[in-house]
Amino acid sequence: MPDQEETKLALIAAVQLPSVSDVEFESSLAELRELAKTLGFAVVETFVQKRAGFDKTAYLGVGKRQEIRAFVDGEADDPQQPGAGSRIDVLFVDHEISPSQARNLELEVGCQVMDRTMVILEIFHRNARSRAARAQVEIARLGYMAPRLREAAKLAGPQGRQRSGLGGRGAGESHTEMDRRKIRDRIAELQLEITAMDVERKTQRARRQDRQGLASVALVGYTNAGKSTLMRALTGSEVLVANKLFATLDTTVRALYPESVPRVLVSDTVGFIKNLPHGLVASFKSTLEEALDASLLLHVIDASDPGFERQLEVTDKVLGEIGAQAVPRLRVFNKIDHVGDEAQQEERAAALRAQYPDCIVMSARRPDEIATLRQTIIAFFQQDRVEAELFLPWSAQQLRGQIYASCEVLAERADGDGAFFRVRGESSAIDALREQFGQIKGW
Ligand SMILES: Nc1nc2c(ncn2[C@@H]2O[C@H](COP(=O)(O)OP(=O)(O)O)[C@@H](O)[C@H]2O)c(=O)[nH]1
Ligand SMILES: [Mg+2]
Repeated sequence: MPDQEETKLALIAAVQLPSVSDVEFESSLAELRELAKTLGFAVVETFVQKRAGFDKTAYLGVGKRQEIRAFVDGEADDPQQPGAGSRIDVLFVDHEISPSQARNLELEVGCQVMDRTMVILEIFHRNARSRAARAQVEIARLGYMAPRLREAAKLAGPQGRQRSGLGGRGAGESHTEMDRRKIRDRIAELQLEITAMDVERKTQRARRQDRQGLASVALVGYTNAGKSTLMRALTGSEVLVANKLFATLDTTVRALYPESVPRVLVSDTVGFIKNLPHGLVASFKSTLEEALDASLLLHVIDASDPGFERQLEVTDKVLGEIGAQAVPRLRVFNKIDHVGDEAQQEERAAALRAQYPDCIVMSARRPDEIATLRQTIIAFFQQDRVEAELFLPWSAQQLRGQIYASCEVLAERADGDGAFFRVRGESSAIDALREQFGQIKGW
């Protein structure tokens, strides 16, 4: 086994503006913590501050900056602190801040600073797999970088900003102007690529949905709803799925465990984000499109989040926008254990079941409810199954494994010519097997 990557340590800091309620503020912080975790950071401390506005020079007020500095220094020196001997790697701030604010803050607190937008961009960057999604994320990154380059040039002073007319540029044209033009050109180029890819993608998708006998589920929903937890609970193993069709995808595809018939693949998708900066909407949608490849969407909702109804609406709307209305969907209201006392939990569960027929209300912390979810998923894939008899001549016994992989074998008997299988499976899978056997020589 390869060495475990060392966990990086992080701090979170946020200003609470007067217009933001405590509940909203807390939920945004919880989300940022989750996003940080996604990037592989352990958040060791959170610093918050109420202010009428952000500090112009360094986002946080002087006192708060010093407090963080003291923590960062202490963390580095004090072996008793969590993460003994290691340093704080980064300070996450829960807003988008200007490059000069970030720079000043870095100098004062003594560690790297990343703002909310940068964190989200990094997550999208890691999740974007299709060419279209990668192009969209690059556009968003360039959009984020452009004003920062300008600012960086200003900070660098006149020498940094101004160059002579060498290099084919007009005399006196600044770095910034050149960089801006380059960025504009690159964005235009990427946009053309995306338009060209649109057509190609649609045909690929139609082909992919043809994959026979392949049952797949995608988990969608807001960050922090419990998607990854459910994924782990359902698949139960850390072993990656070495299925060729998915080999290029990533680490987030696993098979339902214990294995079921048919075998069901479960994948995690990029999470919805409560405060998604406007400039990142297109790249989010493009990255989410991966969910369209699934035969069933599990829409996971945090039933204990006061804003869950709004989140549910947004998810439905965005899924509609990316063309997911054709994919069957199961609503999973998770974290019911986190809703008040037992009576309140029951009341909430009853209300949800009344309002959303066919939904599942559960807690990822309760094994029996995980088992029910698992059964519901399997039942979904078994509903179209029919019984049939297949015959396989002795000359083609190498195809036996395929029968067992895509169907449930109820009985098997043999005669002089070959083996007969009584199977139950999806009619499309059975047809595919028959077609394949039909092509065997000497049939
Ligand atoms: N109380 C409670 N906490 C949960 C439940 N499911 C997940 N969590 C916690 O919620 C947080 C976010 O879960 P995670 O699976 O990472 O969410 P994701 O962002 O949707 O992947 C983690 O701290 C989980 O331990 C649940 O059913 N009940
Ligand atoms: Mg997750």
